[in-house]
Amino acid sequence: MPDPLANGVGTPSASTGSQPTDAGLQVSDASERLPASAHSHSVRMIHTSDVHVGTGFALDESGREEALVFMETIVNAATDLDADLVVIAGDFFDNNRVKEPLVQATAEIISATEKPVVILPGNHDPFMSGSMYQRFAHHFADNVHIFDSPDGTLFSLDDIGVQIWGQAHASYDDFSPADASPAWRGDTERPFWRIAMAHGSAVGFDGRLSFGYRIEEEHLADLEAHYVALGHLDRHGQTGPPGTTAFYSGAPGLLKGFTLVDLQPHGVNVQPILFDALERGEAPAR
Ligand SMILES: [Mn+2]
Repeated sequence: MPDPLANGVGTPSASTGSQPTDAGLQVSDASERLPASAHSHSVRMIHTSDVHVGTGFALDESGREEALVFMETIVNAATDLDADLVVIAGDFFDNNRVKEPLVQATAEIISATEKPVVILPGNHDPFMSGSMYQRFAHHFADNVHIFDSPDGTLFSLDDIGVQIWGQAHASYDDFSPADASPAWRGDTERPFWRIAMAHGSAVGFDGRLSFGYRIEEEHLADLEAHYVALGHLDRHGQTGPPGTTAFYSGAPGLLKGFTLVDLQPHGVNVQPILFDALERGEAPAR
């Protein structure tokens, strides 16, 4: 079995790049097919990825795994910021050998919020026979939705007016994580926000051209999503062609924060929120 770590781009320590300094990015929805103004409701979402619970080496002063502390902070922020949902775009766990007590502790943190938490398995934590998502599924409460098919699945969160599409990594092999046709295609009547998730290397982001798990520009456009929540590359930033709104959240271990997405009738607002700013009470009101 190939070592999933051999890819070398999924771990926080592997990344470089400047920290974001923009305090907020207003992204107008350039796609005439997807006018944000067609929506009368607003949705606030927390987007994170590449949390890598289970590395076992990044511990805080009390001996708790840092990734777990980050996740607890993010879940608490979802309450404090009045977010409607949390999405985790791959490599939530560092590997499929994470022991049950740690999976259980992690599941308890994200199950404690009653908000929807949507998990896309990545190349470190593929959804496959014997993976902890299958062995320990009983620890995750009903608010947690886990993508389980490489061909794509559509979750409909009717209460908050959101549809979420994603293709799960389901093996350690190379994989095109955003090449399927979303199940919302052709469904133009439903006034739901369309959120796609994908875990891979968007061609062009940080000058990348030839890494595995390729996400082509035309894949991002063809998703016809109002927002694409990306993971796998650890720096926060936007990618994709004009008319798309696709962001890497930034790994919490690198960014020391998460990405806040406000889907509003006048457009989509995306901003990185740093844990330090939260502690100082500087987070934006909804
Ligand atoms: Mn990855």
